[in-house]
Amino acid sequence: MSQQKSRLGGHILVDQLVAQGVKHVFCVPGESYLAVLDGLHDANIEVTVCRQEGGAAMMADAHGKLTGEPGICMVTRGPGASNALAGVHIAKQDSTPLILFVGQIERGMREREAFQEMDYRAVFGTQAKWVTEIDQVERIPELISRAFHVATSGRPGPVVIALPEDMLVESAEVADAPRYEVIESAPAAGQMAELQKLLAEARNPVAILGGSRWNAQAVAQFADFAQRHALPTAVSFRRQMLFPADHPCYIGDVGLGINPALAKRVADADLILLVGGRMSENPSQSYTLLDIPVPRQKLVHVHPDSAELGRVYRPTLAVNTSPAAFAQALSDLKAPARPAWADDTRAMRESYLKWSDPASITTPGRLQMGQVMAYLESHLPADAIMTNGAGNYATWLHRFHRHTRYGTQLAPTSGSMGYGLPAAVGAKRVRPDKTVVCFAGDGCFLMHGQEFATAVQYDLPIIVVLVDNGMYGTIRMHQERHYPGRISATALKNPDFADYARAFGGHGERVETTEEFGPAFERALASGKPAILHCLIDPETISPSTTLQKIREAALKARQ
Ligand SMILES: Cc1ncc(C[n+]2csc(CCOP(=O)(O)OP(=O)(O)O)c2C)c(N)n1
Ligand SMILES: [Mg+2]
Repeated sequence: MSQQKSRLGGHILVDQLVAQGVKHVFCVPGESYLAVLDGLHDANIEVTVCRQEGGAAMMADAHGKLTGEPGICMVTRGPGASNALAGVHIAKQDSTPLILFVGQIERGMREREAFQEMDYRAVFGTQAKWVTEIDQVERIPELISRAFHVATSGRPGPVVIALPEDMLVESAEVADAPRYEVIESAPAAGQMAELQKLLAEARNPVAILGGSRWNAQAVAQFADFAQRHALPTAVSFRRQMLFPADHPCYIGDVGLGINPALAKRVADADLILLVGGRMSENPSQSYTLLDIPVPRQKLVHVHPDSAELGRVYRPTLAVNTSPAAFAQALSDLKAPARPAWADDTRAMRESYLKWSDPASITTPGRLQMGQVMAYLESHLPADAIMTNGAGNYATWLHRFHRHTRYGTQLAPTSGSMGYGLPAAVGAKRVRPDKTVVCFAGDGCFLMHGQEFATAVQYDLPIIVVLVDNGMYGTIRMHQERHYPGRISATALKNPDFADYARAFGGHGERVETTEEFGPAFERALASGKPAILHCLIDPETISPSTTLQKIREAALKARQ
């Protein structure tokens, strides 16, 4: 081995990140990992210093989703690590590659409950794909190399690495590990022919796309396959960017608030081609669309993790490969001259177009969210990145925004509130040339509202559409359904969010009517600053299709 120069542990670690191709780090500093921060001082890496570790981890998750490469997050021990868990959970449920570095107490103090001591293997054990602690400075290159492979291979996910403080200040002479490569796979011999046979026998097939390990090329390849087969294609919960909404085969999303015609279509299908997704609780409509363990529909399940195949649903054909490799293989499939289901695809498409037309929606109050969506649909560039957290406000985005490009959606399938703002900040940092719009509720926004300061600090002109109904609306909706009229712990008294934006050094607008939205959006764009459009909707506007009063009345009537 060639002679290496001696380096500090913290510096070896940063050099490994550079060697693995890392360009961005999202962090909140801590005294537990000063040697790493010192390494970052001279590295060719953009560092985003955040206001709370949950936000930092969510920014790293956004990076992982947009690039397919692990998002890197650095936090301090105990309290920092606890905050970061919020983002680790998102990365797990969304199958996002992410590596979280956590400062750790000195090795010699372990097991005494030293200051901020935590057992990270226990704390993150159920959420991360792998948790480790680097005990020997010489092993940093080996373990970092492994972390990149684990985070990106099979079903991607989060890796957590604890860094004992005293290890980071030891020195060693070690070589850098070469850059990782994502481990690829392919359908097994004969499986594509088997799929062709199943398609030839089908009368009512449907495709559902989900998960991660897609890319723009794979989306185009699948779209081409769908076109040749006139195959009705849906996407899973919060995975709208996996299929172009302007494609004649696109029939909508199998998520929360599903188009009833689409739910019926999936339930009645004789063949489901499930690519990348898991058909978990939300897309499966609480595990009702497919029987468990043997679905009534024939199921072709394509997934990069063999452990996922047969875990809940017994597939007719299990293809253990990534969506990208599968999409590539589809080009060899010959399509029937005129698929038997072509008319059905057209009918489902019509149903989707009607379902996703915001112009026909009328709700109580002077600010019509349907019209706001119609405005955005005609004014946003096709490559605008849309982000959100959790809340009923997100329905407007998911149902009416037509994603036509890959890499335009950051939406947590874990339903984590507070994700939209940090995701927008992370997205704008990674893709500064793109328009980035965050949808947030009044509840959702303030869960990580402090990251608006990060947007200002790095001059990131994101636009937040903040939908304020003065409550945790989703929970109020459930209350009215199950305990009508008994409002408990769901009302919120909010700040003036336009003033909030200005106080941070951003641009703020108060929007109370439909007519005010467009000009306010234009001014926000023109300001060149991070902006908040404080949209005050009528609290009765709980969804595009109903009001709180109607829900309450229906619940009371059902009790009589
Ligand atoms: C971190 C987190 N805490 C709590 C919840 C439960 N929850 C789901 S939606 C919601 C209310 C969201 O309120 P808001 O952002 O104002 O949106 P709205 O439903 O009012 O449109 C809550 C509390 C959650 N999903 N995530
Ligand atoms: Mg709300």
